Amino acid sequence: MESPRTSYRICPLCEACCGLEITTRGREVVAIRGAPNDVLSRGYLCPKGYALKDLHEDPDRLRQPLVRRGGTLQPATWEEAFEAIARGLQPVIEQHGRDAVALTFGNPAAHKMGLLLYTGRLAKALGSRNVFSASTLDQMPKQLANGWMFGHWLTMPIPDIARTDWLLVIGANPMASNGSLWCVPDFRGHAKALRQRGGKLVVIDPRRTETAAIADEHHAIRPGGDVVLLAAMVHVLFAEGLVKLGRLEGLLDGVDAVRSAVTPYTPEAAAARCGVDPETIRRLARELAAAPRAAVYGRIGTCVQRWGTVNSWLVEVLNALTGHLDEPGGAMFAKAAAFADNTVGPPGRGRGIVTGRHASRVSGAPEVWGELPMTCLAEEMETPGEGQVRALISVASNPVLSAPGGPRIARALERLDFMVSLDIYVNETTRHADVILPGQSPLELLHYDTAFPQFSWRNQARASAPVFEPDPAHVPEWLQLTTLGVIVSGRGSTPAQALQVDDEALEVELQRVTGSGAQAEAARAAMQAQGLRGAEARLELALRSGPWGDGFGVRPEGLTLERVLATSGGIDLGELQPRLPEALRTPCGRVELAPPVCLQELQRAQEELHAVQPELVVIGRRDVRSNNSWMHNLPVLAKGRERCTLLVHPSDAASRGLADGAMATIAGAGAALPVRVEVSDAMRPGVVCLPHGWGHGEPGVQLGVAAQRPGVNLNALLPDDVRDAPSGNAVLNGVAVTLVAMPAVAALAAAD
Ligand SMILES: Nc1nc2c(c(=O)[nH]1)N[C@H]1C(S)=C(S)[C@@H](COP(=O)(O)OP(=O)(O)OC[C@H]3O[C@@H](n4cnc5c(=O)[nH]c(N)nc54)[C@H](O)[C@@H]3O)O[C@H]1N2
Ligand SMILES: Nc1nc2c(c(=O)[nH]1)N[C@H]1C(S)=C(S)[C@@H](COP(=O)(O)OP(=O)(O)OC[C@H]3O[C@@H](n4cnc5c(=O)[nH]c(N)nc54)[C@H](O)[C@@H]3O)O[C@H]1N2
Ligand code: SF4
Ligand SMILES: [Mo]
Repeated sequence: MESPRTSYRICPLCEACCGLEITTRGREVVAIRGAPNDVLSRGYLCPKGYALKDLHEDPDRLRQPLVRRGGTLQPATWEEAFEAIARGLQPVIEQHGRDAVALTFGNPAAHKMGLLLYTGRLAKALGSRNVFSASTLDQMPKQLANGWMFGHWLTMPIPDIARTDWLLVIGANPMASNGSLWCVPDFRGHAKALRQRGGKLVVIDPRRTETAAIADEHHAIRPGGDVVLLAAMVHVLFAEGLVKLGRLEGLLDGVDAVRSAVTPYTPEAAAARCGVDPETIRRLARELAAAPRAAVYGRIGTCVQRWGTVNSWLVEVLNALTGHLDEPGGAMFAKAAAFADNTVGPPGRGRGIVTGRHASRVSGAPEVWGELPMTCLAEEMETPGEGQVRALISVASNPVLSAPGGPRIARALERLDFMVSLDIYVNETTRHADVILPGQSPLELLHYDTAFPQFSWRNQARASAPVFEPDPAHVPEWLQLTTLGVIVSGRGSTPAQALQVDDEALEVELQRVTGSGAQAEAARAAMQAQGLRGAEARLELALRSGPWGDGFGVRPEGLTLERVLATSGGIDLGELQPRLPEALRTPCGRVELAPPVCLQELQRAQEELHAVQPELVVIGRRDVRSNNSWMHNLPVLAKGRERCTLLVHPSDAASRGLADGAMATIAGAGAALPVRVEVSDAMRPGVVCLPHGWGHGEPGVQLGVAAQRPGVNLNALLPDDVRDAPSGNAVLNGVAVTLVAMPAVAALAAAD
């Protein structure tokens, strides 16, 4: 029997990026635990980390390409698959132009280096306007607001949780999600430490969430009331003379414009809409201003609503006006060791961001960061005319379950001329594909988080080597994307051709980064010696030329990929440091505290102060044992109690004659779904709560475990024609629904 081996692997399943210690014997995973010496996660892991074993072993996970033949998806060679893709995509481009091919990419694309570094390259090679991603179901409002304020899409402050003494969490549930745009493994431990040093945690959420349950205070906001609540808090700062700019005085443009924009938002005017009383609003603003070290953190609950951009902006306005922006214990900017645009180029000033370079064909929604809103995908496929989407490349994306109007998307996918999916399962979306190219198991890949160190609670650099050697015949995902790139640009159709194209592109990049002298030579030699190509070569380049890198010999003590890989727990780069004005890339070289669109939106949002509220609205929720739409096939997570249930406040249940555990019908956006009711006083009355990412019962889906308890698709209830206007982000919470008890006979059938 082989002896056990220990490997260290960063978990790629969520933004906490925990370091795992994995024990293997031969090709078998024997144990997974949190790596105690990991500089970021310090031994923490959640149940999903352990599920990497199930993911690696999942018999439903694809290991070979599938090609549709005679109506069914059948195993094929890589060569056959790429030939089929060329045959499918090239005629569409020749006959209908580049916009006729759409690209969607989903959440797991942010968690694999090969996918994140190469999806943008594919988009560029494709040259289609029809690029859609999970960003417009998620964080685009936050990126847009912060992009305007600080000059880059990923320059977003995070609470300096290790030192803060007063933390307001609005629209986030890090106890279940493990943090988002905030890389903070073991939120519970950090929150506990905060409270032990006398600090305070305040949560604003329509549900008394797992995070609210460990907080000092919870305020059950009425969904969508954030804009008036946040604006009223800013109002109080001005009205009571609490504005304190501190070190940033002279670096903040637009303070007076903010002052007049919040004038109508008195706490009294805001209270009815947000459901938080005026005295509490005042007190929260005063406490935030008075605390020496404090921060406000807003996340998806503040984004996925009509006022997402203005909410995200107001969160940072609160941090800035109370002297907490860029201060220890406040809202600070991490400094990532690689791939961060706010560490590249001249410090302190830049081009800023632009949007609206084109618009979607049917609804005229503006382009934002090269993308159109995911909620426009269905209409772009359905509506005839020039530029109609006739083919789709989906990359780690499952919009049938993750986007509003999912069933409509499914119908449109079925009518496409051609569809190719890079995915690991045949699921609700990929079952419509003509070709599926499988990704590798995370345990077979070198890993470095390209995005999340930009939001790390502590600066660090960590990388993990593959736990298992990959099958040499398996085309890695970065090369799959590059091969699609050469196919759509008519430069070839094989991975070998794509490899050559990538090598050439890499050489250009290498010269741009290192110049043409000794450093370029050193870079080439290093890559050759380590056999690095593609994504891995780009990582070496980014790390060594990054802010902590060795500059290919210029700073001999600096980081190299080899040095980072040689550690089992990564390299600690210390606590967060003030970064303003250096991190800015705005054209004016200052913080844009009052972006014009945000001011206009805030004016429009006054309609909220008097809007009639629906009787019942639905919001979503995340469960620690689930992850969006795709981890329901892993036995270790799927076991236990039913998770796709509807939380209903006792008063709403009583008025509808619903008992705990009863079946009911929830209806919205033209759909009606059977749901099991879970009566819960954690809900705000008038608000029900259903998780997203369920609904695995469709024919053709090959998810054996998930099919046993498929759940229902929340997104079937959500309309696809309402968005946050500036960012194009979908509205996923606070949507009006009806709920009625199910007749006994129907309930029996539905519960089976
Ligand atoms: N109502 C409602 N809807 C929501 C949300 C909500 O809160 N409420 N949240 C939204 C958010 S924040 C997001 S990010 C989206 C997420 O939604 P999506 O972006 O669609 O992402 P996932 O559901 O995580 O998974 C997408 C696909 O990736 C595949 N996949 C998994 N691992 C790999 C891999 O290693 N390689 C490849 N090639 N494919 C892989 C899975 O099989 C699945 O098909 O959902 C959004 N939808
Ligand atoms: N276990 C698990 N972890 C995950 C995921 C997962 O699916 N499962 N998904 C990952 C992804 S893709 C993302 S983007 C992150 C998201 O990470 P978080 O932002 O922490 O996500 P949620 O847990 O959905 O928290 C959003 C909270 O907003 C609340 N909310 C709803 N409507 C409103 C409102 O109108 N106002 C306010 N103030 N709050 C509201 C909800 O009740 C919920 O508690 O999580 C990531 N981590
Ligand atoms: S919190 Fe869980 S899923 Fe997220 S990175 Fe850590 S172990 Fe993985
Ligand atoms: Mo997300």
